[in-house]
Amino acid sequence: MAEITNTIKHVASPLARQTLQDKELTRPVAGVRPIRLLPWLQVIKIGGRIMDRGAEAILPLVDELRKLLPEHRLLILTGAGIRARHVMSVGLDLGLPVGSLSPLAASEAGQNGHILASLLAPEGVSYVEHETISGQLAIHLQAARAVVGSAFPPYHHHEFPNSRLPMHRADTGAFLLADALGAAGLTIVEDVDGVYSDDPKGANGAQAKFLPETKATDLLATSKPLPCDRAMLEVMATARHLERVQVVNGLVPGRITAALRGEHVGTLIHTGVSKA
Ligand code: GWN
Ligand code: ATP
Repeated sequence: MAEITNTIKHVASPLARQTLQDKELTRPVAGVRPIRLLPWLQVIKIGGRIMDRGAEAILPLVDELRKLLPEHRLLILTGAGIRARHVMSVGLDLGLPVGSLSPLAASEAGQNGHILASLLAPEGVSYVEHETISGQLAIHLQAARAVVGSAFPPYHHHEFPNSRLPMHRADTGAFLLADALGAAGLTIVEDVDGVYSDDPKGANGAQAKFLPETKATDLLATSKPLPCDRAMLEVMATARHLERVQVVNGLVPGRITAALRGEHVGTLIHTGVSKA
């Protein structure tokens, strides 16, 4: 009778045999801070509301971004703005689910990116697709000082169904990317000086107080309107690298430049990441 020899090769792997659901078991392997992939990268998110203002706001912004190129390597991400609001209201009127609205709004963020990239093309700046940001960002940033992409995350039908409006919008997408890449910083560019205690353009605008510095958890606790996605503030609690982001006014020339040099010129929002 032939002898049966067990020739199965066992690969030693600490995650091989246990559930991935038990944090106590996975922590020794998965609990360490990941490396920073692009530690020299500055990410700038340009609000859709800036783009909606057209030449008056966009041309000075392009001028400032152009001047930043010798000093910084940039991933410029654009938000959606007014066209996305319109298409979402048409979609809602028709009863479309949130997973259908998400890509409709996202494509408007992409359009704004294409506009910005066209204006920066003489500097070698191009719009790059989501797939390129996922897989070939480093090589594109070797070829150019900056690239432009859509800030909207591509959730599509994976969008969470707990709201009729997509909850993961441009600020969330920009923060997820910047933190995942281990970027040097994220600057969020708005059409206001930063975050206030209430909407400075709203009915109670006169009472709104400017917040030079705040925490994501404090902003989440307020029921007042905010200039950034609540989902971004939630993600900040479990961020891996970015200790803070700065919200600055893109209608005031020089603010983005100052923010990238580490100056405090808007609202600093602190995440859950500590230096240690
Ligand atoms: O189309 O402007 O990327 O970078 O979320 O998906 O709705 O797509 O559904 O690489 O994959 O409209 O076509 O569009 O903005 O997102 O892109 O020009 O599959 O380069 O094809 O993840 O750009 O686009 O809108 O970002 O945010 O072809 Mo656009 Mo957006 Mo282009 Mo992208 Mo969506 Mo792709 Mo995508 Mo769709
Ligand atoms: P997108 O996310 O599509 O890029 P955006 O960031 O340019 O858009 P909004 O999301 O509308 O634009 O945020 C900016 C607006 O938020 C400001 O114009 C301001 O009027 C409003 N806002 C509401 N609440 C506040 C607040 N607490 N502090 C500052 N601005 C606020």
